[in-house]
Amino acid sequence: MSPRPREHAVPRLLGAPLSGRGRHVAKQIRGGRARPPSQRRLRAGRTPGEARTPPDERMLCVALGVVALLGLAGGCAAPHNAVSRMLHLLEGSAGTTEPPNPSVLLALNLAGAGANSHCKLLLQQLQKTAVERAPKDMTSGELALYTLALLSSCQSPRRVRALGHTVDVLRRLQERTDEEVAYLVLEGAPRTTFYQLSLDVLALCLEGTGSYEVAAVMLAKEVLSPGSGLSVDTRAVAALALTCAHGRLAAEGLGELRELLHDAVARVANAFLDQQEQGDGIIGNIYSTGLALQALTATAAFYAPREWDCAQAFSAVLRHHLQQPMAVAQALPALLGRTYLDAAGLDCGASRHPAHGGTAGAHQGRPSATAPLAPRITVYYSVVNHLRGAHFSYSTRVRVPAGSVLLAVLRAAQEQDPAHFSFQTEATSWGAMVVSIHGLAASTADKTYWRLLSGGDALEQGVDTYKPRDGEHIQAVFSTY
Ligand code: B12
Repeated sequence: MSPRPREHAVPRLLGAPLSGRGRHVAKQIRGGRARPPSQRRLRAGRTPGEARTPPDERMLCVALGVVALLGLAGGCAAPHNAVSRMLHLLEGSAGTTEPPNPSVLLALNLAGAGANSHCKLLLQQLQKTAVERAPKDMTSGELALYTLALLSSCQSPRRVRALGHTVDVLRRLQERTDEEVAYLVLEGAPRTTFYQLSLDVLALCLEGTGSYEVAAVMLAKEVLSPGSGLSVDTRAVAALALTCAHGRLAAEGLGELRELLHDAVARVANAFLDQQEQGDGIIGNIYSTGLALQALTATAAFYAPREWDCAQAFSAVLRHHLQQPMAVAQALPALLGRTYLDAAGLDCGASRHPAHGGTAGAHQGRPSATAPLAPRITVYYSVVNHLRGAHFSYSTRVRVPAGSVLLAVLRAAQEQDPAHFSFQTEATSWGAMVVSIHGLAASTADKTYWRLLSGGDALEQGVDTYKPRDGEHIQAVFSTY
């Protein structure tokens, strides 16, 4: 691929409206460019096959690494026992989930705990899945998360080998990102979501050879747009991505573009500081706070001279004793003073966290869907579609053991009345997602999903973790996003 004259292409986009430039922009975003020497330096020391630290030295590195890690978060340190519990939880989930979870490997590597057998197994599973799915049906965000996980394992995303085949995950990511941008230009929204587009920019920027500037500009504009309804989670990943892009462009004299990116990152970071103050340490909800803390960790220069009360945020997160591997995987890096921006600069030959000494952690499984000896509670359950095709609205009442997760309610309703309450779930990084009810399936092309509510408020968890109370009314409403 030949280098692209980006000094001309990118600034021209700054004043351009988001729509109406479809083919023109799509054309501009095609093609990669050579990575400048400054960026190559940034990534030194992570080439696969390089000399590894000998085992004896590694033990020393372990101790030093942990001291460094625990002291990194601007004077805030997460207690060792809390970090150790989280690491054990992640290790317990590594290699045991289907599909394998790149965010778990990324978090373990960022915590310096990526050398154990669980991580090696998880890496192999990810490589196998990449070979099978990257050429076919992976979304841009999935490819981006795989890229980050591979980079954090000091593996090149350009040559992923498994099952006797090799795939170029980075090339696929570039293609999918280009599709996202072209779609955004034409339709006003990415093909998937702004969350995935943020991951795309982050991964391409960190890897350093891809073409992500147009996507970064569009992301920054969306962040700054007054009507933008981006969630905390999405703005957090966008801030990380734009911080990376801002840093990369520093050496290249693209002043106007840097200003736009700076404004977008500063907007997100300042809003997070305000939200944290108002939310007693929580930014959005407990599950978005981990990513928001990563963003605040990475963006101090953008909210200076304001200061971040990281102690308040840390204790808010730690109070919740997060149990889901995905929630832990997003929060743990920040508690160790690290962020996804560090994924490409890790020294895979060096320190490994001693909290577990390479042994398996206690696996904290999901709460079981049934608890036979517990007293029973009554839960009211409705399924509603006033959106597509033949509208319907059915309600029922089921009895389940107290302490059951919502999935048990859905199963009981299906068992009682399969004609109205049949449903299907899909395994995802956050657990079981309800993808179809009463034969009506969610669709990414249509941007529809089954929204879960309790008494009219959206649930903050999914069916395999949320535990309804006695007398609660749960609704599943077919909705758009
Ligand atoms: C985008 C998004 C959605 C989109 C996904 C659409 C799409 N095709 O991309 C939609 C709007 C459908 C969605 C729905 C829900 N979401 Co959501 N979602 C996200 C978000 C912002 C990004 C996920 C993502 O794209 N990751 C990147 C891709 C590449 O990785 P992935 O593994 O392929 O991602 C898939 C899963 O994350 C899955 N998914 C998305 N949300 C949820 C929620 C649950 C409970 C499950 C099991 C799976 C799941 O869809 C993604 C795309 O296929 C995350 C934020 C975060 N911090 O992770 C919240 C997040 C995962 N969602 C959350 C919630 C609560 C929900 C809902 C339960 C909300 C509701 N009340 O209905 C529903 C799921 C209901 C159901 N049917 O089971 C919570 C989960 C918290 C928890 N402890 O479980 C998060 C963390 C947001 C938050 N901070 O509260 N979500």
